[in-house]
Amino acid sequence: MAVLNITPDSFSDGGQLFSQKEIDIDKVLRTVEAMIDESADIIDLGGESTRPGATPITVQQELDRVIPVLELLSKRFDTIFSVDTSSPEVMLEADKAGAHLINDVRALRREGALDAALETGLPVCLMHMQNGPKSMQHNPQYQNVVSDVINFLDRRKLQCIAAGIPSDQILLDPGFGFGKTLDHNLALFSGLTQLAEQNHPIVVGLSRKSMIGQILDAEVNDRLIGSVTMALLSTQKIFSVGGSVILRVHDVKETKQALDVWHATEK
Ligand code: 9MG
Repeated sequence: MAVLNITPDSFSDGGQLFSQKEIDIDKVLRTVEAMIDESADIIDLGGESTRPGATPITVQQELDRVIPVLELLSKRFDTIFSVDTSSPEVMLEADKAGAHLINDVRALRREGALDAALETGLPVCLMHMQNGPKSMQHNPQYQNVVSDVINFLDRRKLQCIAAGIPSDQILLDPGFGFGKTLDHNLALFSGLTQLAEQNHPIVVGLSRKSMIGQILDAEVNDRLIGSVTMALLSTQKIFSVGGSVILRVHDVKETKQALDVWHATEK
């Protein structure tokens, strides 16, 4: 899953698809084409930054950023588009514009989100986040981060199933970096096997995140090797218990190369 941020302020690639404060459509098209060439299977399109401290935008701003781009991309490219949103209005419009998956960092907890997701009939990714992006890194606390996150995802999953979303349309994501310290993230990383045993595909988003910056003392533009290493290690962990994984990454080519080398050695 390749990250396509149509945002001016995302933590690692914010503003890259803008020219003079406007979305640069040619750049978006070239970027998506490259991601697909590099073997991305899913393009995850987001219009609102969820980095720590991010300022929320209005629903209309999010619609204006995401929907016209998604309409264009889904007509132009024969690939899977996921929409990274928590807004029911955006979910409904994204469905009409050609989205195939809803990726919600708030696990459909916003008012009306669960009903909207159900109405679209699209698969959903439920992610764990403690508090919202604005305050989530202010002293996050857990009894036991692995069981707290697994229990949260299990509850949300059961609520979605009770509402009518089929179980096999639900993906789970521990939400690395969303209301977690480095120790929490490392514990969750070890606990990926337990999460994978829930029998849902696991979405892992570690690419360029601060956890890697903290381990390596590296700025965001110097986290490629750490990101690829984490992608490979998380895949190995999840596969070791027969699970399946979707890696949400910025660097498609490099991640795919690491996976290809690993697969070649497994033959
Ligand atoms: C939108 N977004 C940013 N980070 C993410 C992550 O780790 N997982 C998912 N599902 N979405 C994310």
